[in-house]
Amino acid sequence: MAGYDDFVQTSYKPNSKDVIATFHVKVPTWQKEKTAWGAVASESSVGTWAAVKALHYKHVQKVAAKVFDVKKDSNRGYWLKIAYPEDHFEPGNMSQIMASVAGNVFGMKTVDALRLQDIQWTKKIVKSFPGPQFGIHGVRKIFNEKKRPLMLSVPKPKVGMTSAEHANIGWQIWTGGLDLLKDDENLTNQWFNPFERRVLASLKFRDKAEKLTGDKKSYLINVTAPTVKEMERRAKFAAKAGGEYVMIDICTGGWMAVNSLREICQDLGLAMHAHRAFHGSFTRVHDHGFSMLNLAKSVRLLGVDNLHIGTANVGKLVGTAEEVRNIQNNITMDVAPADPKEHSLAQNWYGMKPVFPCSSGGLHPVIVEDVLNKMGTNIMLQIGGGIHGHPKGSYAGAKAMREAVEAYMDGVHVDDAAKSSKELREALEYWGHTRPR
Ligand code: CAP
Ligand code: MG
Repeated sequence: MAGYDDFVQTSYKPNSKDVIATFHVKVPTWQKEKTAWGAVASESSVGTWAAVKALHYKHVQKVAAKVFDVKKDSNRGYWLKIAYPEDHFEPGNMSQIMASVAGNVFGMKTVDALRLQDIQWTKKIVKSFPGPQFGIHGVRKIFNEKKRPLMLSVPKPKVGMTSAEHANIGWQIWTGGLDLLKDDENLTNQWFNPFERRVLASLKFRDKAEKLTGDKKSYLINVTAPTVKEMERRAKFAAKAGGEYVMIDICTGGWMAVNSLREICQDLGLAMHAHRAFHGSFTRVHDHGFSMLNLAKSVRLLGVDNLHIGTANVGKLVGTAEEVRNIQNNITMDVAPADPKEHSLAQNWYGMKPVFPCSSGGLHPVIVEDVLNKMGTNIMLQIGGGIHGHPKGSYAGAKAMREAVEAYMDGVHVDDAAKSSKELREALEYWGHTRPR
């Protein structure tokens, strides 16, 4: 192999030791199509712009990627399938793997736009990662709740309240019927609400709420920190204070932080909630960047227990029902089927535990029904503004949400349920069936 064109080998038949990636590429008018396709495989594996002699070495070629399938879909737009021999990668090192498959290649002048849509992992790569420690079943066991969606709430405003105000909201939502309090993605250890004070104050109310209700309650404590050492210190603090869960901003923290926290959580017996803030900067534009599907599959490997995946277009954030369903399949099934419409490939997880999908963003109790119709009940539901914005406040908002979920589980339409639930009726009168933007 030397020039970019040599990385296109349409006669190649991939085997079970190839990691397969699907890319969409837009070729500039000045570039030959085949050269652009080959450039994607070259730059994301072993090659560079120059015909370096060592590219011809047999052992180098053994770890080179090849474009083996090309389908035109628009003027100068093509779907490529690229095979990467699994030996190209360091097993268990997501940062290394992504520096190849999702690395420099996105900035090349020789493509106008490039979208990495899916990566089909091989058995060896899957087995090199831990996967979730608890997964859906383990998390359900913590709450002794087999069927209904688990319910959580983030205090709003996101940032600015004191630790005492934050903890008090915890008290209201727990006693109102929710399972989990959650820190927001941008609340970590600010001076007005320091980490340790918040954790201690909130867990105190958690204990009281458990005593009052007789139900298990928990708290998703944001341990995202500037260094792994500090993240570990915070996770240890959370565990020692009696927490059973931590959360991390997986995108702003990065692969290594997620991987490291998974190890820390194993030692401490903590479950891990993954928040995806920042993903929209690289997943949202459909002809360029890295898909949410890839992110979700990668963090299943790394071992988060819950992951935000969207609301199937019911709430305030983008993400079509089809896209969200495909992501949900890929984080929950043992063998996820291919989805040609989403340009995703089948994925065997070889027994790796499923991740609990979390639906969140612009929800309120009245439209919970729409989400459950689309995503099923084996999910977590997060409602922030739709609880704390209830006309009667957070406690009433939590009660309304609990009533909405119980009604759904009993097969009762939300409008009918509102007749016998004061808080749900107030939510219905206030918001109707509006879908926030
Ligand atoms: C939701 C939320 C979540 C988003 C994240 C927010 O608040 O707390 O971070 O849902 O997006 O800050 O917007 P509301 P996604 O319930 O008040 O909307 O779940 O899509 O990753
Ligand atoms: Mg948030």
